[in-house]
Amino acid sequence: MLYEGDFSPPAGRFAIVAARFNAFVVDQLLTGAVDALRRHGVSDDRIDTVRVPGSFEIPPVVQKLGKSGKYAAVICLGCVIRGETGHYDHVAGAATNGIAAASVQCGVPVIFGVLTTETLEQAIDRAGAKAGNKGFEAAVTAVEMVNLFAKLPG
Ligand code: INI
Repeated sequence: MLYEGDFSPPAGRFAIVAARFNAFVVDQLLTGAVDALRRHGVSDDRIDTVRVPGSFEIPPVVQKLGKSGKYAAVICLGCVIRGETGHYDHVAGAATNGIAAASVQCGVPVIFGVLTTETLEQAIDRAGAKAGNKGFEAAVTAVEMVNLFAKLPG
């Protein structure tokens, strides 16, 4: 038996947790994520967006929303740029590890759409310029995972 998610219109509500830090980039990820959800049949009234100050603040919000039982998936969006901070490693590490921990604890798919780049240009490239839109990709992954969870036994 093969279990696999597909891209048919998923059931349930979707939460997006998006950092305000580097909003110039993150707002583009958010636009991409909402666009992808809409185009996979998720209406706006099934999308809740939560803005947090920075990527460091994403994990506890993911944990709370994920455990609430209200959401089929939680999508995390942020942007940490090494060139702009001496504590890049701490912020990027805390966000990555915290989101991963929340993901396994809360029982619903948690999708990692936090950019970690060396430069602003690399971030822009991944937010709708040369390298696609990672927010859009994160939302498509959420659709696949929600549909997979609906099929999995238990
Ligand atoms: N938060 C980010 O999301 N990206 C960054 O690049 C960043 N920098 O450069 O420091 C950043 N810092 C803020 C951090 O996420 C927290 O909001 C802050 O430390 C308060 O806890």
